[in-house]
Amino acid sequence: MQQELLQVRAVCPLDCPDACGLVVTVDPVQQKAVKLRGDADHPFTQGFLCRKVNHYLERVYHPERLLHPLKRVGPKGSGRFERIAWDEAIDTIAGRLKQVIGEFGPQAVLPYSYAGTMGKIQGSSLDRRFFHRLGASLLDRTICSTAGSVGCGITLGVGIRAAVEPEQAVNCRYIVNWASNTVATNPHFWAIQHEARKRGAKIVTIDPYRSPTAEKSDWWLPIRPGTDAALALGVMHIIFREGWQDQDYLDQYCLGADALRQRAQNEYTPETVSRITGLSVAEIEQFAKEYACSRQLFGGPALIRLNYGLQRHGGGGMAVRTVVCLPAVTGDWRYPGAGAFLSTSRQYPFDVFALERPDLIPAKTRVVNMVQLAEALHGELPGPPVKALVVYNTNPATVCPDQSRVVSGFRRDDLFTVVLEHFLTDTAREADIVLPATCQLEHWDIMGSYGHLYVQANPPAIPPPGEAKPNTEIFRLLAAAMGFERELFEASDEDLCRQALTDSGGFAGITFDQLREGQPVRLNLPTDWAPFAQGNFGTPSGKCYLFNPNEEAAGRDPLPHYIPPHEEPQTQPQLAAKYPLQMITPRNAAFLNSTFVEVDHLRRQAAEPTVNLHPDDAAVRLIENGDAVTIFNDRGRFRARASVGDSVKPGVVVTHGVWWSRYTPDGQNSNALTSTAVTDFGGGGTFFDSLVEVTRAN
Ligand SMILES: Nc1nc2c(c(=O)[nH]1)N[C@H]1C(S)=C(S)[C@@H](COP(=O)(O)OP(=O)(O)OC[C@H]3O[C@@H](n4cnc5c(=O)[nH]c(N)nc54)[C@H](O)[C@@H]3O)O[C@H]1N2
Ligand SMILES: Nc1nc2c(c(=O)[nH]1)N[C@H]1C(S)=C(S)[C@@H](COP(=O)(O)OP(=O)(O)OC[C@H]3O[C@@H](n4cnc5c(=O)[nH]c(N)nc54)[C@H](O)[C@@H]3O)O[C@H]1N2
Ligand SMILES: [Mo]
Repeated sequence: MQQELLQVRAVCPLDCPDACGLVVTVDPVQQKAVKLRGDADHPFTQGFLCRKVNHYLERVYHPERLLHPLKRVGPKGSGRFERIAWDEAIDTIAGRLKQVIGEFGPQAVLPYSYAGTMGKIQGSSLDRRFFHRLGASLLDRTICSTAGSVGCGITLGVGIRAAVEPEQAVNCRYIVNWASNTVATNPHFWAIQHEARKRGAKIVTIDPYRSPTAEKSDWWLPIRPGTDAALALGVMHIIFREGWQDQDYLDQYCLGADALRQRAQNEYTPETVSRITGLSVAEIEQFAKEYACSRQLFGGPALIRLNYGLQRHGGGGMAVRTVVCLPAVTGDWRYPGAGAFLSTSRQYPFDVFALERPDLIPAKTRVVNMVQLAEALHGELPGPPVKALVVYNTNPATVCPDQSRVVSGFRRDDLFTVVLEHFLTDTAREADIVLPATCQLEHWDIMGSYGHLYVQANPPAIPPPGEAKPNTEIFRLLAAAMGFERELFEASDEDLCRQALTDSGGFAGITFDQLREGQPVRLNLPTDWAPFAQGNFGTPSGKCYLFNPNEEAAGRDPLPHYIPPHEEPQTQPQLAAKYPLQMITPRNAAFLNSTFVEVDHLRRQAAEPTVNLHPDDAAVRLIENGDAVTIFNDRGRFRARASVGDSVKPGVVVTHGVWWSRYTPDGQNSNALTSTAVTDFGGGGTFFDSLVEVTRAN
């Protein structure tokens, strides 16, 4: 007799704003997922999936999936491992951790994790409790979004991010993708932009590279990398000059409009801004006019979708602080769906205290910035040396800046490395012990989003393969082996999901029982949500800080301004004489950071590492389209295939990330050239801020 197939709801766990609703078809006899599709009932993601997650089952059932604990038997990095039992793995780890703590103190242990899963439970619950209880060094998780969140907070109030309800953006008539490759990195929001365009909207993209989004936009503004704050100030100059500002909004809801106006008028003339940004005066004038007058010219308000590209430069925090001043100047915050949109993540009041138990952190624990893993592993940071590293939900040997030094750090004989993974990634190959972790279909979790306003639970659809275990369970076992209080770790994953929900803000009235079966539930926010329509910013006075008195008190410039990248020709002519090209390393549409590089046909779609060069830059280097080239600077080198064309400005090269070393021509990717220098605010990564040179490979 044939049993009926089951349909189980799930949520895509990947680090992407869309957090898609999924439906998994499960054969209950084989206990196997036979199909995975988008959930047509999810109001935001509406049943369609990106080209990566359409193949998620190939990842789940991949022949190279890790099924058992492993211990290293060859030299570090050789990739030679032997299967061991869970007991041996846990005892070995607990033994080594105790030894390190005895000799060097608990801060010689460094946890290292990021957003391989965005789930609150498998991403930041018992793992944090474990390391807090142990007294390990704290990790500052800066690799992606901190420059923008701190920058945004300077204008909107600490902890506040520019947010709109994305579905409402269909009512906007001017949509600016500002450093956002929305088509590839936020495809469901592109669908909304597309709908807005059908209703009359104009779509503009500001990007040094003619990305797929720029390609599909009505207008591409090819800005020079890292100069976005200057453009925003130039736009303000023109708005104030022409009197296009919303003076009533400025008077009622903002602090420092006059000071900002003077700054823009005196220091950011269109000519100055043209020299900095590489855009023409005519382009800047036209953009300012269309943006500020969108209601008159196009029949509706304007929205800036600012994403991550502008944050990955030395001045990235200030760039975001500056751009999010624009909707206050124009008054676009008055309209639902309009204004500026960075992230909705702060609308989810998860009970971080209950999940992570920060009260367990001992006083004076040192903090390590994750971008500076190279320094941490080479003993160059204050505090005890790092002697044990526990990595989960991230692949630092691939994604961290200054890759060669990260890898040489991993190879230290006196370092003990544990990696919890699905695959033998570049990082897992450097480990002493590798532990097999479960995927999203095999464990409980609860998911927010940074691109919409729904919360969802993710019940397990299938049992774990082999001996894989959820991160939470692995930390329960480690806690027991370390002799930690049982009551700190006894909550089940389902209990943790309950603990994650508060009954406040966006979660008010939402219970876990409502979420258990995986239905998406909209946060408890008004239907025409427009958070700053009447001010209500997160500052003490509720006003938008065009002028920020706290910055002044801290001895910094209280007004928005342009901070040049660390490495660029205008301010670093000597470095640029040696390395004249600005390299940016945006996302590869076939991968999710370094996830999916292991899926053969997605890797085949991405083909091989490439570098886009302008024909003028190629010609002087005698490089032709399709040539094998070497890209290099003082930090390192990597090989790629040249793609010569006008998709980039002269002086800029683009290479898409993030390739596993194992699949590159010379075992290095673009992070061999990126630096561990951090952003002006938030200590963020500066992945798009490197001067390089390119030559034909021999
Ligand atoms: N398919 C896919 N989707 C993803 C990811 C992925 O790897 N693949 N990664 C996810 C993650 S972790 C993140 S953080 C987001 C990132 O999402 P996005 O920010 O949209 O992605 P990026 O490709 O990093 O950068 C966006 C654009 O910024 C441009 N850019 C670079 N420097 C500058 C600059 O100085 N000024 C301006 N105006 N533009 C600039 C780049 O050329 C690029 O086209 O995407 C998420 N979604
Ligand atoms: N050159 C360059 N480098 C970059 C960037 C760039 O633009 N250019 N972007 C940066 C950005 S924005 C980001 S966010 C980082 C992202 O970098 P990472 O956070 O390292 O993201 P991924 O490369 O996707 O690796 C996540 C890993 O987590 C694992 N994983 C997923 N779920 C689980 C789980 O439940 N348990 C366990 N144990 N493991 C799991 C996956 O198998 C995968 O190997 O990369 C940064 N690096
Ligand atoms: Mo990211």
